[in-house]
Amino acid sequence: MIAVLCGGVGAARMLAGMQAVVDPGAIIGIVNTGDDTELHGLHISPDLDTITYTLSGVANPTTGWGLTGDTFRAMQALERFDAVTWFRLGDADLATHLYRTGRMREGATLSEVTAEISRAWGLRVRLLPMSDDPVRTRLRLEGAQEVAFQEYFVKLRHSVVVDSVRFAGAEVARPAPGVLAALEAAEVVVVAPSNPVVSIGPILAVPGVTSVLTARRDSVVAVSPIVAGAALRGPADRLLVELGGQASAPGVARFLSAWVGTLVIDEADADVAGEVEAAGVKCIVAPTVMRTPEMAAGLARTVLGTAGMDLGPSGGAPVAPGA
Ligand code: FO1
Repeated sequence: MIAVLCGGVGAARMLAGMQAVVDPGAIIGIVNTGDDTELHGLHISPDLDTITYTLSGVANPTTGWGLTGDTFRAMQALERFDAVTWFRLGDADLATHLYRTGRMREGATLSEVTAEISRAWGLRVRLLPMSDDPVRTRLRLEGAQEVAFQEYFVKLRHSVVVDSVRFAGAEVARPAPGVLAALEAAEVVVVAPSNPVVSIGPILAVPGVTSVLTARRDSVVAVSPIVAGAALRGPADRLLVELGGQASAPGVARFLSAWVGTLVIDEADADVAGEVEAAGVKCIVAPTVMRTPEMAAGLARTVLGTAGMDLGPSGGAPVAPGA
């Protein structure tokens, strides 16, 4: 079994590649819920939904989130009122939030509803929220104002400087059922190329997670979300710098080195492989930008190969002639 620490779009793409390479039933995604938000009385879990839609092949290919071909009649109708419409919820996407909110009002846990939604979409990869307890990423901006994650990421288009980040509720949150067991039992734990600060950070903040990862650091492998000094999407590069780190593969290695034994970096960063190793993290150089499903499958093979996983005849990397 493979456990994957997941944020949003980057993690979804890698999981899609992974389920093409190994039995999807052998993959457990442990998903960030620090981005979750309550809007219009609805509980919205963006990273769980982005992964669910992507693995089902129905995610909007341009944005990476929401449903392809969705309409926004409800959002347009809300414009008449003084309501939040900067967070775009499609009409079909709303069904997910209506169902999740209704079931949780009936007493279902986020884990239970996530399993129901996964089953309804025919997912074979198992998705676990990092916790069933509320954990909310909050960012203190320059000048002391504190905002919720989606206000930072969407309303402010993350075009503001961040002084500090906290995960409200993490200190009393419990790992969701199965999370620690999966992290302990997995042949390999993969850290997806998600934002290390605000997508992987909340998962690491759930009590019990870092001690399990630290104990098995040699079989924890991460993919750098920073390529040639920049994030492929979102504010990961700026956040690393604003929080005192460095927007580079070695900067990511230093950020994760307590829990991660191997970092896969893109070929564009081959020249800093030595600096990654100097941070005490084994370094693998490979193509990590998942422009196509085939490239995502190739990255999955690289990542699982570093852990010596036997990918079997279907998923094994093609053997070079005469190898
Ligand atoms: N991101 C945006 O930049 N603008 C949006 O209007 C937006 C709406 C949205 C609705 C549902 C959903 O599941 C995700 C949505 N996202 C939107 C993406 C979301 O902010 C990010 O995916 C994560 O929170 C960060 O990974």
